[in-house]
Amino acid sequence: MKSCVTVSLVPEAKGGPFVFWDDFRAACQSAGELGFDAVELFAPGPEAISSIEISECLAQSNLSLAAVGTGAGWVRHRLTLTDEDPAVRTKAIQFVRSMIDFGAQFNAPTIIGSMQGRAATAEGRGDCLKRLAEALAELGEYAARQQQRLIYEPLNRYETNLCNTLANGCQLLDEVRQPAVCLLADLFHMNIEEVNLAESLRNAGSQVGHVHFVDSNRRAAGFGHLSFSPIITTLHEIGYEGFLSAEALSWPNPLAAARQTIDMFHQTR
Ligand code: LER
Ligand code: MN
Repeated sequence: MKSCVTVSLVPEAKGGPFVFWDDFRAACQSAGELGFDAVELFAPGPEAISSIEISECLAQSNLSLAAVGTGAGWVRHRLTLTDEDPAVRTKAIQFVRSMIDFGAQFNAPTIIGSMQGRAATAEGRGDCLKRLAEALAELGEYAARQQQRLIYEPLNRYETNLCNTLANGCQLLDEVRQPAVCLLADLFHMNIEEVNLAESLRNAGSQVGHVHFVDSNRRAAGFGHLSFSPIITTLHEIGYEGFLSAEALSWPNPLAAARQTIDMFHQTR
């Protein structure tokens, strides 16, 4: 498994679970000095930072780009892939496509988290899930054409009523039927929703394509009460070789959260 730390350049997401903020160059320097393998980028859009600058910063610190997030499509533009208005859905698809193009330049997959939206009523959930499956199939095919994956993230019940568990996510992927689409196991959401984190990871098996490595309280791994050893053991058992990406609060400060993460990474992997 490989280590990774998040960087947010989205002002609207302030206070959210990202370790480094605002300055991609400085974040890459710190991540490189601490020995991370990669960074995960949460950007306002594909034009937020030039491709040349990203390549330079990554190369200087010997990092790869693990993934790009699309949450700005929601927090900044209020777009979701399941909005009842087809015009909004079209804009949401366009935004995600532009992020897939952006990530593909650095061989990085794209994450769909909060852009999945939520059903306005319990009765509307079925239709909403259908719209989500259609969008993931279309975007997954788009990503596959660029030899990239699309990562779908189940979220806890306070953020969506569509898929809250990895098992829900696996069911959705059965509908999507596009091998380029995989699941993101975010340990913070899983701590709220899963009965047993290790068992859920085992059941999801090869569908797990990315991990948000974080503790129960959304602080860096080891700053909460999750037991990491059964989680890491299970990830080895299912043959997971991807990133453990710290999508955690910058508590008590970015550098301390990053240092805690990399220490925990070395202790547990
Ligand atoms: C949101 O809670 C989250 O976990 C992010 O990865 C999705 O944008
Ligand atoms: Mn997450």
